[in-house]
Amino acid sequence: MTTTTSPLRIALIGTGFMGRMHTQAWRTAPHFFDLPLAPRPALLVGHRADATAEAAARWEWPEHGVDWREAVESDDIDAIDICTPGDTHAEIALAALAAGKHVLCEKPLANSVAEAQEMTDAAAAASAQSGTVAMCGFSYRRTPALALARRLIEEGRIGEIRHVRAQYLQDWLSDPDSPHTWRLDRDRAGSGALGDIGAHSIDTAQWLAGQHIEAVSATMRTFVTSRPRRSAVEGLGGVAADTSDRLPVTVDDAAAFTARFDGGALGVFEATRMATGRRNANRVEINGDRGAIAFDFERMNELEVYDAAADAAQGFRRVQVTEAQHPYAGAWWPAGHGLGYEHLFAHQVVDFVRAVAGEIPVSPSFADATQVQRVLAAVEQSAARDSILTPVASAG
Ligand code: SOE
Repeated sequence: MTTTTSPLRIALIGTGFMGRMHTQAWRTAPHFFDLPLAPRPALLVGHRADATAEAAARWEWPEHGVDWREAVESDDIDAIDICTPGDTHAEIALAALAAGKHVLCEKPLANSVAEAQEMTDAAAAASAQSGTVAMCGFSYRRTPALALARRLIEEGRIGEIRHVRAQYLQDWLSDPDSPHTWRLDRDRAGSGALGDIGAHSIDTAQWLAGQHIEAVSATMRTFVTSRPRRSAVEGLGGVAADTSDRLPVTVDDAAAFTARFDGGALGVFEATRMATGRRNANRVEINGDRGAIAFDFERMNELEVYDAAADAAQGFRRVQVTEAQHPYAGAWWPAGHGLGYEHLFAHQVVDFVRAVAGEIPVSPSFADATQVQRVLAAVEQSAARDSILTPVASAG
């Protein structure tokens, strides 16, 4: 018996790291998951014609261009996948929603709460009018181990949550001569480590705990205030041919804050791209009155679980989250063979397509991402008023 699955024609905007990652996801997901719609990568849009043509050829996008408006206005496109710097998210998403397209938008959703709220309102209106879906790409929600953690927490396995401890540690900016990128420009990125990776921690923490952050006390630092102009892109940073030609850094290198959750939990957060030796240590630990979970993305196939009643004599147990019954895992390899970073994006595509087909709720919605944006704004506001930090009395 043959069944016909309707296509979901995708235009992807952005040819950087995330553009490459999302391309991979659109192609891989249908190979491993039974989807209600068939994703069809249709149009790749970049901002430089030569680089976009090259990317489209290598990544096998049938059409390419340099004007995202063509994608939004095209009758041959159903969904817009936004992988551009933050300063363009709102404009593209608003136009796409107005044109009745589904939208998947990279994180953080926007560069300000006002923009994020406008996007959320537009998403609600478009959903009511034409059933469109708008999702934000907080990809770590799709880590099998974190999805399992959420399942355990929802089942009440760790009891009432007291502590949420989240750190996102990278080191790709620890060298002061590591080049400037758009991520170091406040006008383009909104903020630095805070919005780029701290936003993931905030989203993960609120999603896992099932509570919202209602108050914060923060401090932020920019350790390196200028960086050499980039001459080539390589990895997350790049290469600078001339280290004396420098551009100003207008965002934070690191942010740290404590938080009070509306369900009573106490949170401690840290985000930095200068933690030497830590490449992508996205960590979270949550302690409840009956148990705890702990996770570190550098060991992404494992979840540490502690059940106060059963594990008192041994402490945390390490669960290999690669069994068929674990979230997402059954679609891939035999148990124990493990997944990597790119699988999160394949899972994101799966959940996006299922949400478009009405099979599951949109998660995270633009409204969820706007709540994250409010926390980012509160952290910046708190850090700007450094006076709220109480000085420690000097010994003399
Ligand atoms: C750079 O810090 C970055 O690519 C982030 O932008 C991503 O969201 C994170 O998943 C990996 O690191």
